[in-house]
Amino acid sequence: MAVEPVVYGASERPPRGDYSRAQGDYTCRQNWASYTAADHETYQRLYERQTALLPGLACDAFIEALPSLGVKDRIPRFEEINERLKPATGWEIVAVPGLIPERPFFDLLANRRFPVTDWIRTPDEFDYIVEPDVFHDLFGHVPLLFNPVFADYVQRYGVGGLKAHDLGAGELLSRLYWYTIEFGLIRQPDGLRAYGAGILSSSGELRHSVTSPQARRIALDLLRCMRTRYKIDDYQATYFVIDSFEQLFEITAPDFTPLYAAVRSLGELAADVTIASDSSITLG
Ligand code: HBI
Ligand code: FE
Repeated sequence: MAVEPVVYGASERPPRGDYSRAQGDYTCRQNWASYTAADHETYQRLYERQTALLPGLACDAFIEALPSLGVKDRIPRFEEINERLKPATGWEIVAVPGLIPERPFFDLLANRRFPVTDWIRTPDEFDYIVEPDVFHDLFGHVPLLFNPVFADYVQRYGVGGLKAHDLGAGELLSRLYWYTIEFGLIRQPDGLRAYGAGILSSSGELRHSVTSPQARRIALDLLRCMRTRYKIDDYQATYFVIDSFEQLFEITAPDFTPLYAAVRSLGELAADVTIASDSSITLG
């Protein structure tokens, strides 16, 4: 099956992993027996290091849901997580060989099926990997799918993504994904915390995103977010901040079509600029 080039956000990256084993919807089977002892050890080391960093930096909802992943000392079997996840919010995780094209991705989300890459980084990629691997997807994304409001947001995001893709506005929706589901911050009564998977699964960006004076933090505004380009291989220059997952769910209620025209007329923004209408969030 010819694999169309995967465009992840603004850049195109060679797919990693063997896509010939994927079905038409790009899902494949998690071949759990194929993981090596080194693979399981990498997962265990990543899990241990990341959980030690969470207090005071990760949002309460994530810390509360994390144990739902189950085993910590080896790569979990996806069907074991699904036994808990399905009853909790109707979601299931499905194995994929890596990044998949935009439309099938949106289609999976719209059907409460979260694509989880089934391979894990090599030990020499321990500190950083550009593509999402099973640790990024499981540790970063799956715990909050146990949170009913967040889970509903991700599903509605998928539905919006399908519409956007068909209107040629997939890139704008990928910015909303990037600045919420991947790199979102949330304001708690006790301070700023991370809820984005790309931050929660990163040993360096977790502290940076919540504490660094260098980073720009602005209250999430849908139009502002969709205008803002992002970087895929460095810490974010701008983080968008929400006050609750209910707020996320609410912003996906209206039809986005008028927003796409507004983005086009107002023009795009680089990741590291501030504009007068920004509502800046200060630290502390
Ligand atoms: N594929 N497996 C996988 N995981 C992603 O997070 C992903 C993807 N394909 C496209 C994509 N994300 C982004 O372009 C979304 O913003 C659409
Ligand atoms: Fe991700």
